[in-house]
Amino acid sequence: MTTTLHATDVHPAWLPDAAFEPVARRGAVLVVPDGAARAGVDTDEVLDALGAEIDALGPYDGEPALLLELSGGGPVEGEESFRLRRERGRLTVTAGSSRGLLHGFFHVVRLGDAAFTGPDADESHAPAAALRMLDHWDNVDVHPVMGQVERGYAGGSIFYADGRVREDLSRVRAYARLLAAVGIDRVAINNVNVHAREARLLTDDLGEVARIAAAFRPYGVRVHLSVSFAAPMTVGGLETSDPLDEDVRAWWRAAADRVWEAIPDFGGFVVKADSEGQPGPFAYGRDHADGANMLAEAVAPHGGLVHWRAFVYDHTQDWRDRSTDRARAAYDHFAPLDGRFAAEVVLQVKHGPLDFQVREPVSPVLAAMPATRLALELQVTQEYTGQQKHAVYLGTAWSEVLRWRPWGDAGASVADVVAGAGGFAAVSNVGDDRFWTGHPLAQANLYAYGRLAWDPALDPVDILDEWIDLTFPGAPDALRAGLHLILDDSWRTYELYTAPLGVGFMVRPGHHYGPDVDGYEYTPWGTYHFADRDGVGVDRTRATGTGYTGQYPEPWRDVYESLETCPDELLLFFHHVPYTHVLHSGTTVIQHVYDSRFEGVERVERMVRTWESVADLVPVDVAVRVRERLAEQLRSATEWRDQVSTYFLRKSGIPDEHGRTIY
Ligand code: GCW
Repeated sequence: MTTTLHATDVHPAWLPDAAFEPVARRGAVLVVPDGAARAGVDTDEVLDALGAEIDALGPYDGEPALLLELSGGGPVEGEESFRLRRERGRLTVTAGSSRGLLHGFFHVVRLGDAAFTGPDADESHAPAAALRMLDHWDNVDVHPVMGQVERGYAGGSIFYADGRVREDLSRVRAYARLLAAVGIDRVAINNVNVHAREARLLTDDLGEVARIAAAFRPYGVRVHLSVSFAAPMTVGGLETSDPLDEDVRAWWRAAADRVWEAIPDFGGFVVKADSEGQPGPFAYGRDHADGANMLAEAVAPHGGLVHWRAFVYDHTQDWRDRSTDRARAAYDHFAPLDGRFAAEVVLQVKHGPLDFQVREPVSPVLAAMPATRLALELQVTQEYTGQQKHAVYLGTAWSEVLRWRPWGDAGASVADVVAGAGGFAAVSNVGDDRFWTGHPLAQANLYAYGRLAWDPALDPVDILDEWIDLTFPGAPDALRAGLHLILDDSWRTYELYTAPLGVGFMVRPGHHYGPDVDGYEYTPWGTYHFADRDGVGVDRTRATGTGYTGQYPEPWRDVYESLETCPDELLLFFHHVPYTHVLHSGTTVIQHVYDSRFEGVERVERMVRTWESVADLVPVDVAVRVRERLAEQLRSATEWRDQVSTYFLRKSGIPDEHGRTIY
């Protein structure tokens, strides 16, 4: 279904020409620091003045409605902030930097006509968090098992082809523009699993990386590289990678000096260490603060960052050993290190304790490290949520994570925890597919990620409205309603037909698409459901289980510990219960398994019907691609329903009250 050819005719996503029309029609003027206005904003002039490319904004007829004002210092602080004033339908965007001005400009584009028609106003805007990054798990070469983009479902890499950085980076520029329009400010351009070829990006290929950085630069997006902890040995020829070894430290310092010499605004390094076979400090008896701080020392003189991932666990676990709990791992490894990380280190923490499952509790690490700079890691690429064959809008799921309050209602939210100097990182869902994301509706996830990283308080359904307005300018009400019907609750729909009640996985090993209830049950990966003839679920209580509930502060450590208070949707994540256990919803676990699988498929059938009723309101290529994907979603959801239901009928011997489940 996806093509490995570089798409030449690329879909404009949320920046079609028509999205600029409300601004272009009224005209815009750029005001540069010396006060001289530049009329009729012309692409080249804006490039010169802002270091940024903005589409030509239409003829200047002397009465522009938008003034873009670059002020030296100006009324608002912060490199990315901007001020927006509206006086009698005339807008002034003021910022102290070209990045701030770009954010302000795209803010106006997003609002469209409404930007000009509202009452007089004077507002200041700034991102909630400094770091709003996308990670690409792209390989330079095509990996024999993982392909070119690990967990990529939208074709090949936009950065690399034929074993090298692409000659033509126009696609990267277009991507940078899309990212700027939603406020993304950093991109890591290679896989966190760093293979031999990719390790050379840090050395021989620096000139090529500099070309990629140049494509992003006009849009205020900085480039980062994933590096291997073993690089001093594999590319440096040293005999050790011990973080406390002086030669190793000197090697990293020299490596960093070279990178920043080639790319003065380089962002920093991303590191996956001691995780799923990647090298790390444990081999030398050192801990992750030792490892991260060594890199911090190398990047510090350049103002760089080290994104160090907390995704550390034992992937060679014995399934017979029920006391080892993968969910505990990140906290056990990292919480004791709070306060020891250097200021340049950003600890990048997956939103849940396992691995981007459709439903997980929020990682307790986020509440355990007040003295550490934290970034929340999300997965825009739909590894476990339908691989961009299923329409699953993740804005709703992320918003739940961001609004969750680890210390109870009166305490801070996850969004508060990562605000300020910390921030967000997410695995991109983009490839060289003509629609960028395989499934055209998966563009909404990339859009929503950027918007939530800028402002975590946004309502995810409102974000969909913005995305619809921009992507389908002038969308008739029927199309808007149809897209909402399909997407608003699609995350919960996916949850309904896949693994039940937070138990997770049940996917086919390796590629992770489609059901295989016992696929991971007897493997070393630590992702079990423990279904037997009497019950299912993982006992993670302090009383009788792995003790994981104890990693949460009050009140959640007790809420999750108790069967009475544990939320239904996470029941099997925290407890092993009999099939006859009655949920808060009033139904038994086994009947819930049946009912929700059937409801999930019915909802997908409705999605298909809804699409058919609106498909002729969108361009035919979009209509066809979405139709094709929805057909596969329905096939796959049915397979999930039948395998999961029959599996539990056979295990439990308890029939479906409605007689739908086949033995
Ligand atoms: O979920 C797992 C994925 C791996 C990925 C890993 C990680 C890049 O299956 O493909 O490796 O997470 O986050 O490092």
